[in-house]
Amino acid sequence: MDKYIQLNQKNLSQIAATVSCPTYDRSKVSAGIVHIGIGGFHRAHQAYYADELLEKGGLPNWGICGVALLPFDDKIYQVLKSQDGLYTVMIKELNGSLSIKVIGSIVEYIFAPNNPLAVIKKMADPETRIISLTITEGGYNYDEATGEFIFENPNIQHDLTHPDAPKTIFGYLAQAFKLRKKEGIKGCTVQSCDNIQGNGDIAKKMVISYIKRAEPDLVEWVNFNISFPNSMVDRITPVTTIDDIKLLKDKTGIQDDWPVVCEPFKQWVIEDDFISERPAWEDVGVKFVEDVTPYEKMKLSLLNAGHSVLGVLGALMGYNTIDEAISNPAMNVFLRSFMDTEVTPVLLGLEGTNLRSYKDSLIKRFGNIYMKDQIDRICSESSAKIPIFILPTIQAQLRENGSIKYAAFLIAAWSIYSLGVDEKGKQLNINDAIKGELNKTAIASVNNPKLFLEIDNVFGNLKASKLFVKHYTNAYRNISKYGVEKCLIYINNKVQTND
Ligand code: CS2
Repeated sequence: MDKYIQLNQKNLSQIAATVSCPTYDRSKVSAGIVHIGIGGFHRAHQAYYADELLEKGGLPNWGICGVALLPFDDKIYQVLKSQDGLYTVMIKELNGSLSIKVIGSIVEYIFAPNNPLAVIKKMADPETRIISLTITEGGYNYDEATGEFIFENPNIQHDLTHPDAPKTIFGYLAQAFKLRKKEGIKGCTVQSCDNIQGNGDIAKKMVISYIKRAEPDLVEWVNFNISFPNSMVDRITPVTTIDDIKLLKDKTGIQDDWPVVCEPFKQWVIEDDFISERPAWEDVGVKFVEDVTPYEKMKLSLLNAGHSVLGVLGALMGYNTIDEAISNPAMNVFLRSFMDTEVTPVLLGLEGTNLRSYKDSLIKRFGNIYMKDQIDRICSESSAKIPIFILPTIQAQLRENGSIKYAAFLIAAWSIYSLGVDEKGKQLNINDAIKGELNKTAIASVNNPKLFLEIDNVFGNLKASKLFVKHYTNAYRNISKYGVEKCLIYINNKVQTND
């Protein structure tokens, strides 16, 4: 007999003897939220908050229906289905202890590629008052150079010609809104939970652009009936490994085929712009504000950008995890100087927030040795992340004639990283939607580093700044000649003469 207990509803009372489990009656919970993208982050963040709220006696009509949108999401769909939507969150505390909790807020799940109509109907259901998204930075389908929707995307072309069987979120939303309008069902809120500055505004702009082309008669209805609040979301959620699944089994006897691993810290700041009802998130620590912009900027340009610094430089140096990278003293000093010298001066509107302690806490969070947050995860899709996490800081500093040398160093390192080999000669595992273009341009840039900046849909018009190009080219030459670590020590000691 198997000595492990499979996680599912039937076994929940037995499992509750060992770990914290939902005490609310899940059979009474219905889905008021349809969520697209049931990956680790959603399950560590929004679904976790939803579980806490249900646990606190919140209304039972705020459960979640998880939609697996892409063909490769089949695995998470199968796991959730076989576990009745239940999964375990393993919180890796800074002192090495593990807090384990079974989450019960996901009560329905749909695999969209096999059942697109079910998704459209669910999104249009009067009980669905929120459609939330974690579709990644690249999922918003806009061109960095122009800020416009990319109609040439083959999946968008597919959705325009196959409205009943969409592949992208845009096709789904258009059809769901059309159905709502036709049946006289009132509007709902589309809530982006992705790391993008003005994530609600961008979601709105892209959805409207698509609808203007796909269903022009619907534009006005959407403008009046759908709201798109901006939000800042935060919880570091590494990719779950086989070792995590085994650790859970060994510690608790629970067989969970896809638990979530995350840090103890979590934060959610939202603009209170819900056209229909919303859960009382404030009862579980969510902060509602008039304008989320300063919080988003702070998080994206300190936490996410900090991750990119540790990720790209760390990858070149041969590190595998974020905590390893930040344990290098030169890296630690460089990161803090980047935050203090280049990011902090361009963060405005954060009166009342102690930025120094926020930065201190980030350094501690990055240094959590139990998380083993993979550098590969951080560097994945850098072509969508760098424009959001790093470029706004560079642009703001250029406007103010401020320092850009740390950020320019990072971009130079990313160009070298895109060659695909670390400083020890090991192949890098690069995952990026434009991996081929990055690699080709990186190779062409070896003798003319500036060429890399000509990837316009990543860098916009950055190449037009002579000052940036100068810092970037110097950094490129220095990294190529001396390696990252020596350069970091050099910069940290402020003895760079070619500045
Ligand atoms: C990371 C984020 O993807 C990344 O590059 O910076 O996933 C980060 O861990 C989360 O935004 C933390 O809230």
